[in-house]
Amino acid sequence: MALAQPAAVAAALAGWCVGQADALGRSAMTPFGEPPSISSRSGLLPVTLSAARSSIRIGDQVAVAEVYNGAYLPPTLRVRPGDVIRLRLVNRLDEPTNLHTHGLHVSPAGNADNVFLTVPPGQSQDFEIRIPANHPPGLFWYHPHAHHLSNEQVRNGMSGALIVEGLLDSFPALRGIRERVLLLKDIQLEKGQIANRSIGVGTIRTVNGLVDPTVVLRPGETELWRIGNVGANLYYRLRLDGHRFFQIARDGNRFARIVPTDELFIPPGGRIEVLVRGGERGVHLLRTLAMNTGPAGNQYPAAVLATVQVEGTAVTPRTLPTTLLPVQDLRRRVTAHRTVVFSEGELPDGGDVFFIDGKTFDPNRIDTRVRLGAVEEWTIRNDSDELHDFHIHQTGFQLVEVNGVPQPLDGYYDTVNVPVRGEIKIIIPFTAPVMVGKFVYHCHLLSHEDKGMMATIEVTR
Ligand SMILES: [Cu+2]
Repeated sequence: MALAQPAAVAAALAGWCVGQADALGRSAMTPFGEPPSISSRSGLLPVTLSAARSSIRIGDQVAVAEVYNGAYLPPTLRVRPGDVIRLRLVNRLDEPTNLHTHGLHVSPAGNADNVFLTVPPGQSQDFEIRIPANHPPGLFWYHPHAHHLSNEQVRNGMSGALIVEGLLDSFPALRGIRERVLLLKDIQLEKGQIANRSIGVGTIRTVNGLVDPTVVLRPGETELWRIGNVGANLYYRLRLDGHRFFQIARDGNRFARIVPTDELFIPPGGRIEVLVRGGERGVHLLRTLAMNTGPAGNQYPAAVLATVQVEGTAVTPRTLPTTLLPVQDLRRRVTAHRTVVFSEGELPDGGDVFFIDGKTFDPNRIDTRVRLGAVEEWTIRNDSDELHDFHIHQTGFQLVEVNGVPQPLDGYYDTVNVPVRGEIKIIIPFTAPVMVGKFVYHCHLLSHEDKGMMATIEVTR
């Protein structure tokens, strides 16, 4: 595992700009940096997250925001399969909060990944998250999941990375390559406070809380980039000038083979892990393209997220493995079918309301009941004029069709886009005993989730 440079960490934590000229003679550049990591030891990761309003720096602006441990980017938690996370959540906000470990195949019960828990202001909650010994390695994340409050708290900055180690362990050709975590967040500021504008309007894009940081690579050098969309509502379409991405995992699920691509589409909550290989010497921009989420949705412009500076002595490129590890095709194992419909309406006061199967979220209602062992094909239909983004807790799933077009099985998802007025088919394995209990599925645009687009599911033995 490669560690971030101490100077870069300090810069990232403080959000400083370090004044120095780059290759193009620009007057200032911000070195790439990452939030600090906390790794498990002897199978245990003890950590405290304290949620409070704190002063943070974004680029050259200072603002007060609701964050964990006083930082816009809280620590990255690193565990191995079989480990236990003992997390104390201290709520120093003036409103309730709670915690979800997005994508982890862990228990939804008790004080594990239980989003039905509420931590009132001034109180604490101890969580114990047991990572199964056969848990897939990759990038996951944590964030609040209190209904009606998730959007606001994540928009403020309450989200961080959680890595299950071991993604590259089976591939000697990739041993020792440098690893970077790139956490994508956006923030709307006004007069030192978080502004409440429409999605994507006048928002500052950040990578690890930094505005346009510079990554330095050698020609031919191969790195692992773990890219997480840990903001509340934005879609990303990433391109890196003069480079291709070599995808190896999505949503913490390793691919069966490396998939090269020019563009990475990452819906809210999604993660993609890629190999990047330093190209020609010079400056290359990591961009996200303009996005239009539909006639009833949001439009936001393209933006530069980071600068990649390729310089120094060339390195002989590593030979990338042609295959990774097999991914099980679930299509012949389906035991039941179900349909889930996303739709929208208007409240008497003119506000919008979001539905799953015609209903808004009610934590006291069980919407879907499943027996452990079932493998279900779900058709997710979008009966609205904007994109939604389906996510289910405690498991990954296979995407089999988008608008009737069969999809290749590269690897599983835990968060997937649903086209406007379209539908997708996914296969969800309800087979891991650890998922027994009550949990949720929802749209991962958190503003939609908070306005009702969430439902409950109970898996029983
Ligand atoms: Cu939605």
